[in-house]
Amino acid sequence: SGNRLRVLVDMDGVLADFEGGFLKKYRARYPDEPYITLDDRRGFWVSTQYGQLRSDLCEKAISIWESKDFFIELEPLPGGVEAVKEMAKMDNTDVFICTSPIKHYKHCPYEKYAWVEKHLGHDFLEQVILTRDKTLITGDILIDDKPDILGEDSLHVNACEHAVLMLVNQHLNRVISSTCGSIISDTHGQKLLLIFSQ
Ligand code: BVP
Repeated sequence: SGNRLRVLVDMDGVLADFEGGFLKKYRARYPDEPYITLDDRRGFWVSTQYGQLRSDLCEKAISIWESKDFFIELEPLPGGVEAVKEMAKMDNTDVFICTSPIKHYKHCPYEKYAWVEKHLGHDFLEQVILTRDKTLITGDILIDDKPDILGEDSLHVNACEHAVLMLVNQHLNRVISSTCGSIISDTHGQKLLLIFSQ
């Protein structure tokens, strides 16, 4: 509230290695099907690129993250969990995990909570926000790997490759530090780019 800084942190692709976990399980389940190496991955949607490779591979890709234990078994990405813990210790700062569950709800929402408990601790469950529309959530900073975050309140656009992005409100002059990387702020406006130095 008031003058506190509210940081929203995405999970998949930022804290949890969705791409790595996907490829490992896809290859194990479909050893004879073609696959896309992490270097050749383009665009946000894994399913879209697999569908372009061969149309039936779209649903095979989806079957991977709809399976039990996919989300809970994702490995933490280097530095992410540490960065969240570090930010959460900063003065006047509240950190929330803001993540979009898949609509196949049998495992994903449960496993997202379980992942946070496992890697950030039971108390951090208080900080979890599950939403299909992140533009409805009020925050000062959103750290997310998705280049176009659209929704009812439109909002967040753009990102840079290899970077985690970004911001939206007006708190740009605040000093933010963390062990995970450096921050470049666009003082004219609205963008704040946080580059992880891993
Ligand atoms: O629940 C995850 C997987 C799903 O979208 C959600 C990620 O949303 P964010 O909270 O990160 O915005 N998902 C993800 C991918 C590829 C991600 Br890389 C995909 O191809 N299809 C999909 O449904």
